[in-house]
Amino acid sequence: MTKNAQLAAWVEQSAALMKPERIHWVDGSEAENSQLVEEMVRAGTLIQLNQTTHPNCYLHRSAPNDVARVEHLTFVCTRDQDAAGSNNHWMAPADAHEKIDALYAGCMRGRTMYVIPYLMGPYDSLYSRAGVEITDSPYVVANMRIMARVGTRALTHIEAGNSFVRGLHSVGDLDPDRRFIMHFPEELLIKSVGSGYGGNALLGKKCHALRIASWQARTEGWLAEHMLILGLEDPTGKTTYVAAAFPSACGKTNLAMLVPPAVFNGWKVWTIGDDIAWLHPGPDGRLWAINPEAGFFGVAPGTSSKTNPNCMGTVGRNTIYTNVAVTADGQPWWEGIDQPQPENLTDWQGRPYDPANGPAAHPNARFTVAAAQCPSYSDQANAPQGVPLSAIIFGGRRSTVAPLVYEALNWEHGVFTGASVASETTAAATGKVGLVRRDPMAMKPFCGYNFADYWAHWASFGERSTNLPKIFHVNWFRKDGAGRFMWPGYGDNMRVLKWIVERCEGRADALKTPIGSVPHFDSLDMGGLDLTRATIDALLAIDPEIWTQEVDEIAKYLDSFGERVPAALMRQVARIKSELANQRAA
Ligand code: GTP
Ligand code: SPV
Ligand code: MN
Repeated sequence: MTKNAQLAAWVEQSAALMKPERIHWVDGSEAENSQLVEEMVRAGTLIQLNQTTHPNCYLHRSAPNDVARVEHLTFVCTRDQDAAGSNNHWMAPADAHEKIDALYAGCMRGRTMYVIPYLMGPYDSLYSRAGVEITDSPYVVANMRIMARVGTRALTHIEAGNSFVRGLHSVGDLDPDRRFIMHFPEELLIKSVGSGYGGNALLGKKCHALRIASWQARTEGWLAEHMLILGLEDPTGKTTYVAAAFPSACGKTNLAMLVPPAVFNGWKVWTIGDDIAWLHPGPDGRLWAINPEAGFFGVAPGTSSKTNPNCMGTVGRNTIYTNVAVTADGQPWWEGIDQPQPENLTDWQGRPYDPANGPAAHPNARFTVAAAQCPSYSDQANAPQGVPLSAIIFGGRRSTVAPLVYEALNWEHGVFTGASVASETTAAATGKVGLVRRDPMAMKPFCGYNFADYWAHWASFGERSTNLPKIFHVNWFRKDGAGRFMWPGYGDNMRVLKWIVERCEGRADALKTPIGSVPHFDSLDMGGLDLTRATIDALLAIDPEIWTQEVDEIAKYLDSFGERVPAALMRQVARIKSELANQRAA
């Protein structure tokens, strides 16, 4: 129970609608978690994994039709439709409430309603925000306990009079026809029904920390972004902080935990966050970043001790796995893991593995684990003021067009660069995989308001400060004619990070082009890497013909947002087009 009257009334009102058998206020304790896990194992919701090799690790198999975010069922419900923008699905608030409340009626009969008070952001940070999620899923409770700071301390924060976001969630009947993820930013309210999966159900994450928070950030003068945060320590001990926005399943977790190649003696990457960053302008005019989350909900397939040793060092204990395969002796397994595919594998749906059924682990199989377990976890990760950013990196998954790295010419061009991000779709959301779509700032599925207003908000920082981070764009995913990745990626991305740090320090060389500055061949540290000059040239090339087409497409996309698009972006379109035309004429 609570002494906060608003919270008490909302819980009571929700219970009257959903009719649970009992209400459980989550305190976040170890004992509470053990009991929940025990109940879930008994119910078959969790499967205990091999406790010798993977202590305190469990497997959850979600419903086969509930394995990813559902963007077509995700709505932003604002009074004014234009406030949500064409980047969001919109429903009038009254209609949305009516529709979803009908699905909530009596949905918790015979079940427990859990009330989860949580804090997004470090304890004692002025930037942290509270929420309360009501759910009928013990799996959600166990995951939220890892991903956010849940329980008594968060409740105390709310009872001290701090505002909180309300999130109502029920798995309902898991029928995709009765599944909705609805956001009411004007009411600081989220309503989700019909899914138990990740971003649809762990409401502190994408629903609160991005969609609702981005709305709040706009009115309050900060930014809520789909970004990892890392610290890059050089051999002298100096650490440079960087945030990077890549679309879902495009490399944030991997970059955040990067282990530099052996030749980068003395360099070290420190992990602060792997998915979400809240950026606030500091008194020094710099942007300071906190990670509102406390855990990682990361993609399992492709993770190995070669690609991401820090991650493998994180997920061996106290981890909830979702939709991975399992070996005969109860160990988690996925495509790309170190161990070759064993005999007698059980696939993510609990069937004996048969290649005819597709991969053994679902391509969007995930692990949930506390960030503090990561060997590269930064000692600044809980700093109340956050870390000061020197660089912001945008990127996408593009087999063509986008070079390995380029640097925006200034803040305004950087905002254009972020707005122009395109990426091939991945298994993190339902729908076709591999289609190129515009994903500005990697926020297409997560921006809680009109993209045009969002870009204007980004652009406005340029008028407020001269001490902003430099902006870069990267692409780890260029492919050759045979469909192979041209860049080794993973730890070797350090080579690009190092150039970025040197650019921030005004050291490394670059060649200015209309779309940005690219490294000179000599200014990228390629020591110990066996790539031909021709491959590196191809990775860094900016083809004026292809980029003229690309800029036309970007302009068309920006134009589709109409009058509200900031003039700054159209200025960049005009500049780049004319410079490319000059280049082609030359
Ligand atoms: P979300 O959690 O969905 O937001 O994803 P993310 O952006 O954190 O992506 P993640 O780091 O989990 O990587 C997604 C997939 O891309 C995994 O299968 C990785 O193995 C793969 N990947 C990550 N970095 C690289 C890279 O540098 N090169 C290549 N080729 N693949 C990569
Ligand atoms: C993403 O899809 O960007 C994720 C996973 O990080 S989810 O929590 O499902 O949004
Ligand atoms: Mn993400």
